[in-house]
Amino acid sequence: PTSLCGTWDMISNVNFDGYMSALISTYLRKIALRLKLKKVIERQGDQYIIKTLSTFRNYAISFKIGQEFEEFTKGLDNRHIKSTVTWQGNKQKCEQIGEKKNRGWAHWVEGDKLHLELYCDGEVCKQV
Ligand code: RET
Repeated sequence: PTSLCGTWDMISNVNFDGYMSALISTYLRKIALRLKLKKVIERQGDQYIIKTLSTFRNYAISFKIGQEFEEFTKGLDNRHIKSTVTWQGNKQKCEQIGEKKNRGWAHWVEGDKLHLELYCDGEVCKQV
């Protein structure tokens, strides 16, 4: 698949509030909703590092494809989950197992844009 690696600036963010409502308090949602997020995706060998950056808070994960890892969503909803990232066609998909049902994300490149779908508990957020 096309490389996801690079630095990506957010140009659209649909239903981020709906997604967040499945996870966090309205107070934090109000702040988070105003942020222009930046994604930095790096690959070092078989290790991926994905950083979500903003003026308010940053969030980073690193993982190997197909290898379950312990994720602590620090500064987000502060939950411990078990996450696994796999390739499904041109999509990099993450399944996040924990207290919240049907939680995960998928990202892929289309043209010159990075698409990210975040889902939790029936809510879907679409970021480009
Ligand atoms: C911020 C600000 C504080 C509140 C919330 C946040 C949400 C972060 C999210 C990150 C998702 C990262 C993914 C990485 C892999 O592609 C911006 C830290 C709620 C939802 C999916």
